[in-house]
Amino acid sequence: VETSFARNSPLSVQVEDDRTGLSLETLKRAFLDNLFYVQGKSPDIATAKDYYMALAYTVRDRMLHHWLSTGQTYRRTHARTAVYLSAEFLMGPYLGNNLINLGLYDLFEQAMEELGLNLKEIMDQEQEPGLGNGGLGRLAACYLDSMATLEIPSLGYGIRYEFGIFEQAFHDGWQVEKTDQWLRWGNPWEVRRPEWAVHVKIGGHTEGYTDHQGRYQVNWVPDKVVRGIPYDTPILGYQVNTANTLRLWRAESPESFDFDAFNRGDYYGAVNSKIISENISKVLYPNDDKLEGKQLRLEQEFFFVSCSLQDMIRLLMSEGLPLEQFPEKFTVQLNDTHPAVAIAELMRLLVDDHEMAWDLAWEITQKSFAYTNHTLLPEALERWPMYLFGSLLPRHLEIIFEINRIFLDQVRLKFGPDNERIARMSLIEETGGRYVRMANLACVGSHAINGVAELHTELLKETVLKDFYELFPEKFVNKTNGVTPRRWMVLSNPRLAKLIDQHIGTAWPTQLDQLSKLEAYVDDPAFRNEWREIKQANKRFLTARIERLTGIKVNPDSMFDVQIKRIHEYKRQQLNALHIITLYRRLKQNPDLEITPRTFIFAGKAAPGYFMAKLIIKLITAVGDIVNRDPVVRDRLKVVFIPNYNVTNSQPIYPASDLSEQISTAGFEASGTGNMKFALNGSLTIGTLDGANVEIREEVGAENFFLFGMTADEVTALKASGYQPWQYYEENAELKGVIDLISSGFFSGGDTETFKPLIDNLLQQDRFTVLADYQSYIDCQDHVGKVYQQDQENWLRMSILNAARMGKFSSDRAVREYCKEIWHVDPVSIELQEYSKMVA
Ligand code: F55
Repeated sequence: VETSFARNSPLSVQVEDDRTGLSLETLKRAFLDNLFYVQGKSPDIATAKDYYMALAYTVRDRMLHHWLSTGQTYRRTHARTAVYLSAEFLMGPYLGNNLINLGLYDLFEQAMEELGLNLKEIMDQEQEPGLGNGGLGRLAACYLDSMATLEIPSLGYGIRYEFGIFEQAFHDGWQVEKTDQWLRWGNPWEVRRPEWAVHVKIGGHTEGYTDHQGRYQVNWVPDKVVRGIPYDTPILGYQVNTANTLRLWRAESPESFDFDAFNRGDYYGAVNSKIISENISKVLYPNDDKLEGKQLRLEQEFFFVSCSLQDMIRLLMSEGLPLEQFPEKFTVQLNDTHPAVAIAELMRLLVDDHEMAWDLAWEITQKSFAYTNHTLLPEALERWPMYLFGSLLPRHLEIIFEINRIFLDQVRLKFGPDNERIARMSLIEETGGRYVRMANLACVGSHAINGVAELHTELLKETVLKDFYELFPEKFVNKTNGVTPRRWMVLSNPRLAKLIDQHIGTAWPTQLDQLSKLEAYVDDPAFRNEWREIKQANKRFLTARIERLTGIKVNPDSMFDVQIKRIHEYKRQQLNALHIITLYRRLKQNPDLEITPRTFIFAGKAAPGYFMAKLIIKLITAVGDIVNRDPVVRDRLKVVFIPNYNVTNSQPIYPASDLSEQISTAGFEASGTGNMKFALNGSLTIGTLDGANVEIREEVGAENFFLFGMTADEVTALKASGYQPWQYYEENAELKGVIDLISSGFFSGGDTETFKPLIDNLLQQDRFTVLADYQSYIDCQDHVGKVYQQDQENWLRMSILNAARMGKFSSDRAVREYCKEIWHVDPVSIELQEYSKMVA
């Protein structure tokens, strides 16, 4: 470990403030300097990317005081720190967000304009770090934003994937995947910190020995070692001086050259082993549900967890604190079970490397961790084949056995010899193949367990984690998700944000409950007009974007009916498609039918190995190909699939939508967070009683929410009674017509094979009860269409009320709850240190 290179005589320099000054002239000069000295370009040959990089460095320079002052303050005060351990952080583009949080957006916009440049065009150059799949990774990003804004000392730890989530393109309406090369142009927001590199052991075996005090100890002899290098990114709070750190680990080989191998003449082998080490942080797994039991994935999880825990111990010791103080210095949130091996790794570090007694180590471990669950789908619960786990992490398997032995004694003590319960709760699954159960490990090793919406937490207690709830009822708490209003309103809907500022002041982005003051204007004609105008303008903007991206011309006066999220059978994009086909058939049967013109907007990626999800995408694009061209439709229906859904592409969609599709089978969507972004931006929800929809409806009022479908209990009951989807098909003529139209090959050039797997699945299994909810959905959509068309004034009123009542769903509220009820971490406000004092 490198120590700091302390000087014994104070350094004093006289500097001008050009590097960080905030006058327009200084900003322009700094920008041109960065173009010249960092990019090595003069304006006559600078590309758009050069301008982006120069601007990014100019903004970054204005963040460093915040960042260094924050670090200094945390060290000096031994600040208790919330650590967010997550395999995914879906941060989205930084430039715009950093400008907003610094409060410098308008100033920079003007500076660029005075240089003949356009800030938005420069912002468009950024390649976002797509280091996540969907909601789970984006939630981590919203929480980092809120923690910084609330001045909560925090650290995010994850993996610096060289290739993030794949880029989605289309061939003939089918999804094709391309690699995401986000680092191709360099990343101006990160700082590599090789001086804090750590080593991570993998594989090998363990050896017992007796130490000098006669105690039994275990030594882990690995068969490979990789080096983890931290890359740090500052995370600014909004209008505060706090800049926390996101620390992502890159895997490298311990030495750039394996000299042993080189000396033996195995040059190829030496270079190859370097490549193998680097594979660990090479690529994000693109699945957002099913666990592929892949060795590399387990290596990734262990790698970043071990790096992070070693780093925390280094930080603790660098503050002169003893190891016993770990749970006072840090509270560690596990973002799902992906980092749950941290429980075994902290035990190993304490017991083996630091020779701590088991019981004390276990007390420290349980005090340190808390676990967030994000799914009820049984196939998504992480379990690792025991042989694989043991071959990679032999010592951790032994530790898990020992945790399990003690734990199962505790279960027996409370419940007696209930062998079935013990088999269900064991950290090791032994029914047909042996597995390590990560959710069980997470529950046993944590002091708090939370779901992400009220319904989800209740269902956790009643189903997948029932046994753990019965043993540890005090551990279970709910933490309903939230989203950051800075990115999802101030940055992405600036016109609406300005209108709100003008009416209720500017405190709402950090006190979102204040949006309720908008209710006073719900009948104010001028305000209503502006609200409507802004929605229209946002729709026109998206219309142009859609034409640019897809070539499809849509009508900005039509209803924008939007479903954007990962493609999943349980999220039921199929149900949406059935509705589109229903409307299309009605028009074919009666071309003069009065219907509400609609633009159906989809976006979302399917996991590359998820056949049915890819087929659903193909169905949507195939329906679009027919509907968009059919003259009978007369442009009353349009279907667009916006490619490559990511944070960047989503930002202009929420502000432009009228109707938000939140139509998952009740009981399957843990929370949803897109649902919150839509309502915040004034779109109305059509949804089931699932996840956070339940709470959104409670807040906005049942009369301002389009509810349909079975409840979670009804879904369970229907399945228990023997659900027969084909009966719904037989008994519903319109549904039958829709299904038959797909089966006939109408949307597949006469080919009856293409969609057969999808149709067969719906008629025979229909695990997500699409057909059972069809009629309820159609009825509800008919009602939605009528209100939009015939009662525009009421629609507008509902739109305003939705936004006005979204205060609860700020990630600030969620983070405050975590702080108060799980983390027990308090804010530490940051005073900016003077540069001259900091370098002295
Ligand atoms: C990613 C990788 C694996 Cl191996 C498993 C799951 C995921 C993942 O991305 N899950 C995910 O996004 N879950 C979602 O989390 C959101 C935040 O809590 C919820 O709102 C949403 O309901 C849930 O599906």
